[in-house]
Amino acid sequence: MDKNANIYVAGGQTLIGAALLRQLEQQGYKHLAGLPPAEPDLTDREQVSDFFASNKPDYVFLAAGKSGGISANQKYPADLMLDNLLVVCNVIDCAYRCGVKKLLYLASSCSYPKHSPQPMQVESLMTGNLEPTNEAYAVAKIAGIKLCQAYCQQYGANFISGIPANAFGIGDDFSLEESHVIPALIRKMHEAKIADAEFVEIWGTGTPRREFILADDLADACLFIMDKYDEKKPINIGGGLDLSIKELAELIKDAVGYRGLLRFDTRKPDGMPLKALDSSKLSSMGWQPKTSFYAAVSLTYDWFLSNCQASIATGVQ
Ligand code: GFB
Repeated sequence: MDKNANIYVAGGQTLIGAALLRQLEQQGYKHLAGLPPAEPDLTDREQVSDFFASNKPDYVFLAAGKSGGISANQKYPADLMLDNLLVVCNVIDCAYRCGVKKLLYLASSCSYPKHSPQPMQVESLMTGNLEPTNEAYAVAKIAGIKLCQAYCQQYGANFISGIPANAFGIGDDFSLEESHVIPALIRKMHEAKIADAEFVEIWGTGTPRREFILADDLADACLFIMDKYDEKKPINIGGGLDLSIKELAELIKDAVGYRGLLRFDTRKPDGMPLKALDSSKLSSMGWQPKTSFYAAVSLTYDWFLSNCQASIATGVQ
């Protein structure tokens, strides 16, 4: 991407979208369209169409759409599916109609079948049943991948997809019920440390394995991919390390400095048993995450300490 290119990050207020904007600014891209709060409502076709017609972006990073952890996916499947479907339909079609040179859509590792061979390769997409706890959201994310491929096939558009590992980091959602596991455990361990609580409750058995990526590393990978990858086949974007939820909880406990016990609530769902990505394509192209996992968790905890404690204390989440 030319440093003077006009770039639009759809979903600039999401965890990943905000990291993309930080990364673009750091790397010297000056023309960023639709910076929050000036973004259109991406579920509204007319607003999206008007936005593209007046801003005419050259490049689009599509990181928009509602998301949440395992509990949010179980409680709000309709909201998550509808929002994500509307967003991909509106943004991808308007991008094509306005002559966008290239678009990178961010899917999710839950797009893979529940029992995919590990680490998961893109060849496994659409080969089996999805994990029931996030099926509705996953179908919408797969629709985004397929829509990009359809625009490539029918119109010759350069619309590509990336499949990231579970992202976390600065600006994450630290609510107790709707968040993903890393921000949830950071908050729970911190609150338990302050209250000198005897134990922290961890959902599920602790045996599922997940691969994580810091949102800022993911954003760095997205810029790299936008420059260097043009295939219709999606590309995996992993953080390089997968660990069990029990191992993760121990690591967060250490980073936060909590000394109590971990108690596993096996009435809560585990979700996918294993979710690690085969990112050999991306690493063979020369990209590696820059931040060690422990440093990434510590950085997220620091951000939580500086930004979230006051709002949590006053009940505003
Ligand atoms: O991060 P998480 O909600 O996402 O949960 P998924 C990961 C694992 O951590 C699950 C366990 O096995 C949870 O049961 N876990 C333990 C916890 N304690 C907690 C806790 O306090 N909060 C949370 N949230 N989890 C989501 C999908 O799945 O991942 C989405 O539902 C999306 O569709 C996203 O794909 C990336 O990896 O299970």
